[in-house]
Amino acid sequence: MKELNQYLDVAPEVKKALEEGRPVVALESTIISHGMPYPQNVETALEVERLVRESGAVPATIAVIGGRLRAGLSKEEIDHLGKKGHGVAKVSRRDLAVVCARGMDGATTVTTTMIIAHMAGIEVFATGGVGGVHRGAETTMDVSADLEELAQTPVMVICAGAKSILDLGLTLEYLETRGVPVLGYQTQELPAFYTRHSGFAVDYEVDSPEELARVFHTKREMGLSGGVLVGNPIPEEYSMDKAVIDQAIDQALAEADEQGIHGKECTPFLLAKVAELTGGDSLDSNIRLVFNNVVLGAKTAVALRALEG
Ligand code: PSU
Ligand code: MN
Repeated sequence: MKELNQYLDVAPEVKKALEEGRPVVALESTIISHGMPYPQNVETALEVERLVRESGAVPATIAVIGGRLRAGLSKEEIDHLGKKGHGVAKVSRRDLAVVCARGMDGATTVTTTMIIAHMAGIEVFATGGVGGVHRGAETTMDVSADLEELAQTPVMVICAGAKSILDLGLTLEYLETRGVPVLGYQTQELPAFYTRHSGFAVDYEVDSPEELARVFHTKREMGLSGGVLVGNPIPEEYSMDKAVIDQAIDQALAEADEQGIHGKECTPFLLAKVAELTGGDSLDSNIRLVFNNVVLGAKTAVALRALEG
């Protein structure tokens, strides 16, 4: 167990698991405050924790509370982040020091969840979707900090791919340049979040949690910096009609453009718009794919502990 950062508090249950070498799965909080409406966000976050436990690992939901970096939240804290929703700051790497110095609350993105997970000694993190290179990034330069974090912080991120609010082809190019392995779980394609297919091939298909663990373990032992990105497709029965989702995404992008939405507001705006345009269907799919990812995350964390002994 490594020495903890002075700004970090690890919940007793999580701390004990890490000390005893038991599997832990990190979970993010931007998906709670900015990714889903209340109360489904809180219900989902709590069910996710239950599923991680049922699959043999300890959940560590990550956030900033009152200026402290936290790994492992209480039900009340999860409820607070969900209820306050967009009233909670969305915290990426550049925001972290300011939010902590001011004693604020913050919802952690994939980037900051990776940072805090690594500080705590957690190696596996499961969520819904990751950020990436936005469409039109060749002029806006809107590239999510998530990609840079994957290049430098040694955490395995299990997601359902990325939504086509992004340019998925450019996202893969960027990850290639920054040396991030992109693995398809039981697929040769990068999944497109609401749908199983994006038309873009991943570097490698990996078919078991044991092999995911072996890849991550090998990368770390070898001394290569950075994480590993795993694309786990949404289960067929919950996947959406591609035409319906594409149409909603096109409309959301057009409205963002008209309203001049940019910077950190861009992704939350697009996510909320797509959810609004597709009604409850997309929310249900979103919840189901998160469940699917956290179960794979827990199994991979279990396999990794077995490997690392
Ligand atoms: N994509 C989703 N759901 C999400 C996010 C992205 O499908 O909730 C959130 C994640 O927290 C991700 C962040 O890290 O948005 C990326 O924001 P940005 O594009 O501003 O980097
Ligand atoms: Mn951005």
